[in-house]
Amino acid sequence: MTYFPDIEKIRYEGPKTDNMFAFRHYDAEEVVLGKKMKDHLRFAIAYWHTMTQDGSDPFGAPVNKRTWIGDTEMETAKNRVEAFFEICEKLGAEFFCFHDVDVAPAGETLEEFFQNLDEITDLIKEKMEQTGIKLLWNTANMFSHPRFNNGAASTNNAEVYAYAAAQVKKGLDISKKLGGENYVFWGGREGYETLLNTDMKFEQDNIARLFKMAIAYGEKIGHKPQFLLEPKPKEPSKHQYDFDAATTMAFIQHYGLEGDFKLNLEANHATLAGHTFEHEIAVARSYNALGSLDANQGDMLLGWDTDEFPTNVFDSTLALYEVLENGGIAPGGINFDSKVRRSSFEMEDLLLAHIAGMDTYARALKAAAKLKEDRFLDELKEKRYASFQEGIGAKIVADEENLETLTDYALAHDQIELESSHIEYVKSRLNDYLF
Ligand code: XUL
Ligand code: CO
Repeated sequence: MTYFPDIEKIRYEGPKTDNMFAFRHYDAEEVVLGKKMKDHLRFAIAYWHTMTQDGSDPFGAPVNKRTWIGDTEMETAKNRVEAFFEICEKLGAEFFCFHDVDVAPAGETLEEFFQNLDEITDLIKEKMEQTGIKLLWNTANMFSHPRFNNGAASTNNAEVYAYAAAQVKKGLDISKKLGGENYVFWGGREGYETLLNTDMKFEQDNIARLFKMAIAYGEKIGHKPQFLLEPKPKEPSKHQYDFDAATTMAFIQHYGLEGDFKLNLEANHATLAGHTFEHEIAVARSYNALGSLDANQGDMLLGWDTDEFPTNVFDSTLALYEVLENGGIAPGGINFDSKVRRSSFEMEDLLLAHIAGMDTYARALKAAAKLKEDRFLDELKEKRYASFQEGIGAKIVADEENLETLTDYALAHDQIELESSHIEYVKSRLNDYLF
């Protein structure tokens, strides 16, 4: 059975090809800085955007043509597994990510949901064994169902809390069954609408409690994936507790979760928080907490999470430069948390959109590698901080100075000359690495 009968496995054909269904920049086997491109990038396909998104929006009906819709929900779920692995294989993506509700029908009861999950994840496991495709991460969707109206781990209703805990337990059982390398928590409804009825401290204590239960359960079943928190400032909650990388790190440190939790950073979440993607990655890196990336981009003219496929080489280069500085992204990867636009409603658009994203990240990787090889930014920074390499600067960073000794120094050296950054020249040189 094939869902894409007219499309062969996507191959690298180079920038001059006019074959739409070919990579023009992503050559999985090409070695960049001593490592194959596929091992630098560790691309993952997101089940939700690829398999369940129907193209509807608040003003319009579903538009996406999808040939896997069956007569029952369970039949559709099974067809989706088949089609999904065909997409991953055709793209040569070695990893995938999913929420529990993406793969299996919710059923009438929690027990039925779990049974559906068991049946579908058996199929997924078979497909993983046949294809060698691996689970980058799974997660529990604790935000779509009406029961999560007031949050999951941050809820005011203890029964909802228990329900969320059951989903996390099942998520970890599935992670063990499928050999998941990471496990993600995105707190879609872990935030508040108004402080008038919210006990912020109580809610955050309860969120941390759930995370500690997850750590304990992982230890108990002998499967501890890298746990990841995914920051986002708003949407759907007006204020989400995991606002951005720095806020989430404060949470991780406050509750003593450093050894078990890192960050899954998403480009469009960064821009919603008023940051660049590279800023968020640099923050995580400075805490040794860079876990994984959700690749997409927002529309700078809109204030919401558009989850577009990444096509901006400039932004992606600066993000991947931070990844190279980090020494790589494994055991994390680059997950396309991206959806086709409403006007791209054909089945083949699913492949074309991923090809665009993968080619963009391939170009970005090559540019970032060249920046690193030339030590362009390294030299710039070395020169900029040179005054801390010798004399009084070296003594400051060696912790040999204090306010009194520095006052003596300043009194004797108060005619200070600064150097221009020539930043416009630097930015223009940066363009040379991209084009
Ligand atoms: C939502 C988002 C999620 C998480 C997983 O903005 O990014 O899809 O990645 O729950
Ligand atoms: Co995401």
